[in-house]
Amino acid sequence: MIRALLDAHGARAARLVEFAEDVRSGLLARPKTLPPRWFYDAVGSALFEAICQLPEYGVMRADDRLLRRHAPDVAARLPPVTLVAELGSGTGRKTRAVLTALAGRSSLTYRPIDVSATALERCRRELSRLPGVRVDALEADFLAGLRDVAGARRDGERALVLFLGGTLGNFERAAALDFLGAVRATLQPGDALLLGVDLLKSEDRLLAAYDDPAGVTAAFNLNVLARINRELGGNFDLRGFAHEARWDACARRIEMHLRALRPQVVSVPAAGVRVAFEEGETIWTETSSKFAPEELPELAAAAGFRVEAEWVDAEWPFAECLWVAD
Ligand code: AVI
Repeated sequence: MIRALLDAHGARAARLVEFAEDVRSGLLARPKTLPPRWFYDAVGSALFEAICQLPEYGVMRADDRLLRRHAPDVAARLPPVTLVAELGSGTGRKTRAVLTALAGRSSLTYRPIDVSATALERCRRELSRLPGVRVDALEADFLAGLRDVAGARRDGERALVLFLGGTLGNFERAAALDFLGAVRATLQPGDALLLGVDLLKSEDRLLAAYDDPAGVTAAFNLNVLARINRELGGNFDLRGFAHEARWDACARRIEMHLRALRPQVVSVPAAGVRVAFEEGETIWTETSSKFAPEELPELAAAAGFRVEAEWVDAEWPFAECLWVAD
């Protein structure tokens, strides 16, 4: 018990150091950037849940619909799965249908991996009630967590990795391929990946999804500055920045930025930085790449997978891809 508490304390301290390093290097870079992983503290995670309820943002509803409708097909297309690892599980809300379908064939261990201890606790509480499912949560980054899960794997276990919700889009395109290759490297031939990918759609639809009229996405974006103030002693004045969503048609991605509304100087003592902003200068906080359906088989092959099946939502173009490790 004491060991577990010390480990959790150590993990949190290490995360704070990483946050400070990312803030320092991001604010000193040109253009200024902040990695999107820092959006998700308790406030940011709650705001993200609110985004998922917005009529303009269809990503999660599409993912949910596909998972509910096709979970039995996923189970039927794979040999009995005994180990399920989920990257960025959050509270595991989306995962219930898949686990239920898989556990109907053989009992399994579910390893949700997330950086939010609060979300993992909720996930454990909710999903450990499912018959035939043992939940063993892991507070870690995606790949570090997945490598731990792979290292602890027993002989003969057949694994399925879930990477849902379109989070792959939050990598730059080249980094997305590297990431998928790294996931593949943790798997054995015959293991599978269930991957949710947000597809290209009209610019108007995308801009409304990432700059909603109720201002929820704006609050989500600005919260990263509030988090820097709370955790690293920064003095960002949130009223001095505005949320901005841009569509880059060439790179096929939405970019989220925070635009300085006036010239200002900001200090973040725990990150050891003091930075000046010109009026109109932005911090690039997130990329959300959108994929063409034709790109997906190429991506699968380049990362070392074959496409087993793919389901696309009719209301909000979004693909649920079932890939098997070659
Ligand atoms: C988590 N991720 C898939 C979301 C996305 O659509 O890129 C994050 C998000 N950012 C703004 N709205 C939602």
